[in-house]
Amino acid sequence: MTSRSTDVFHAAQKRIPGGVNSPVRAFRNVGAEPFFVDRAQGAKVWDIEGKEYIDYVGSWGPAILGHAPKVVVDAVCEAATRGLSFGIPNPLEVEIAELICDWMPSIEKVRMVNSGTEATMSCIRLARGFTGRDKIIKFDGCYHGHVDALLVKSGSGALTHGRPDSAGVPQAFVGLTISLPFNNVDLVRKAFRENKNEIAAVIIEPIPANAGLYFPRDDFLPVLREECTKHGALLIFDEVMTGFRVARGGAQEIYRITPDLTALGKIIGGGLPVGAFGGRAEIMDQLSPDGPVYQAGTLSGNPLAMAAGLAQLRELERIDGWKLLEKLGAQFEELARDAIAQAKSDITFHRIGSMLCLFFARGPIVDLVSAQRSDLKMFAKFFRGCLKQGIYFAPSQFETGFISTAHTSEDFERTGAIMREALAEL
Ligand code: KE4
Repeated sequence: MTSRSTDVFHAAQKRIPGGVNSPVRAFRNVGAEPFFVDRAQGAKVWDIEGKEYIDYVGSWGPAILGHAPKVVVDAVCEAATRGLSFGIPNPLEVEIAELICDWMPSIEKVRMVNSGTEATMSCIRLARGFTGRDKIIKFDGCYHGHVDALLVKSGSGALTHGRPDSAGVPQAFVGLTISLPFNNVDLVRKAFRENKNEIAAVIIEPIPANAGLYFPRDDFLPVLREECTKHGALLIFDEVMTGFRVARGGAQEIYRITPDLTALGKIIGGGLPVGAFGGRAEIMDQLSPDGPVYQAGTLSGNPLAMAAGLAQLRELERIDGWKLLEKLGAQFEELARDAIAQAKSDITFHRIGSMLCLFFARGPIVDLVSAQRSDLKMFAKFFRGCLKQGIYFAPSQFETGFISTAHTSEDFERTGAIMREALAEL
């Protein structure tokens, strides 16, 4: 007897490529079919058969307060009564711009867009327009959305499905993209030496979370900052995932590095489609209508998305969400490490704040190459074992898990017990 999700998935596959609107949702590499969600609330989601899951994906980052927090839902409902989309400037756009600039002082001006991809794509065009240069440096395993120029050795779904370089991207587009190993300062310096005055920007996830989760060595980000300044290139922090999650000011606050541009997304939309990019005013003022770099969007600054993002960010601040997320993350880590200690297989656990990852490999894991040592079959079996008992981790070794302020110690107790069982069965 097939489940309702199976039936719906078969129907989906007839009309939607792969049956999904984003590849990472396909469960293709964890040997399962995706469940279809009926509703979500707090730390839980329920599938269309009514099965409950404790959710450690959180819509891939936006659900930092848990799903459908009342304060966000109320804000969206109230905004909806005044109109769904204007295409006319509205005060909410100014409020969220002021908040972003206040929380991330490297951002003097910011423009709203509708996805993280749009944010990083716009940063690249703006950096090229501002510097008059064409080449971009990125890092192996970092994922910056499905921007043609950045689908080079990229992470997330591209890596998950074994195509870090996508078909359909002309060589001319990627010929200007230099992808280097993360955490290798010598190769960064060498690239700048060999491409004198040709590099427009370096774009990086300051805390890579799309090849699993790993961290910059102490000297890495400072060297990027130093080299960009020395060579007149822009440093772009892709904080679509880390922005307003790992700290109120994002990774740039933690590592005390001032990027020239920052890409944002996920959390700032409160669950609605939002991205943003911002930085020094002299750079941002190159954007149309003031400057020659064109960038636009029908739904940019959409009132519902602005209302949702403002409500979510303000609530995060009101409850000092970052302190709570660190406390919850530490609680989870203790239970996870207990479970892992019982396991026969090599597992490396990484966490920063509310972001976490279990690599099925021995450490240290410091870059894509070390992350790819992971035993993907082992991960898939662990994932299925947890899912069966109502624990939903990201369906790929090359993703990151998220804890929200809605998770409870009871959730963690249950998760720890199920992780222990799933690991014992490997
Ligand atoms: P979107 O275009 O998906 O909103 O954002 C792209 C993006 C940019 N930068 C970083 C650091 C990101 O993590 C993302 C998107 N993250 C993935 C999850 N790893 C989105 C999930 C999906 O593709 O469905």
